[in-house]
Amino acid sequence: MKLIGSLASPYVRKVRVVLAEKKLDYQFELENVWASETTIQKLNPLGKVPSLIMEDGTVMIDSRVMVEYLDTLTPVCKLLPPNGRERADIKCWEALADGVLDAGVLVRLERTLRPPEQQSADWIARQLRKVELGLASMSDKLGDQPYCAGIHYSLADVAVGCALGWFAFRFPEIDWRGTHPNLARLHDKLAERPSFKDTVPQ
Ligand code: GSF
Repeated sequence: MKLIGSLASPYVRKVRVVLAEKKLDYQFELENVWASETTIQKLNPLGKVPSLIMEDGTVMIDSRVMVEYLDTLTPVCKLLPPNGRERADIKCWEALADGVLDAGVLVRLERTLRPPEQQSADWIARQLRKVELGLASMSDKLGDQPYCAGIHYSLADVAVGCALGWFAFRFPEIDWRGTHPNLARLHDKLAERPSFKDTVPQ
């Protein structure tokens, strides 16, 4: 498999963390989707990374689809329960973590791609509210459990760890560590894992 991505993207990081946890071999190719010469659309009509080229040459898109599939490839470090409510709960954690990221990414794009006079303060505030409420919801759901889904490490932790790591990288002014010490505790524990250590955003 060949993963196309960037070193900054939290969605790409989620897939890289899962590949590492599952001990799956892959090639990693860097692609700057914002460069005028990008050819990412040939692989993914949505023009996004991550994009995963499978062994038969077909392309899988969207990190959530990828990690769900990758978890089925080997029993090493199962990240999702096979079915039922527990599986849905973990997918819900992932949707929340990715949703908070989506809102953060929209703020960053608004601030970096548009000249200041064209930026919408209302739009930015709307997205930042999602970030604030999303982080609060993660913190409430985590409580004093060791991991998002209880006592076992799962895809929920991968998704939340990648989201928190990205906010630390791109939005150092958001003090989620101070507001939600339990998220900081989880983040710091995850940061010790080789899969996270080797994929710190840059
Ligand atoms: C999001 C991927 C994404 O937005 C997923 O794979 O989980 N739901 C998708 N990727 C961004 C890079 S980033 O912000 O991490 C991307 O490729 N954006 C290019 C564009 O044209 O939107």
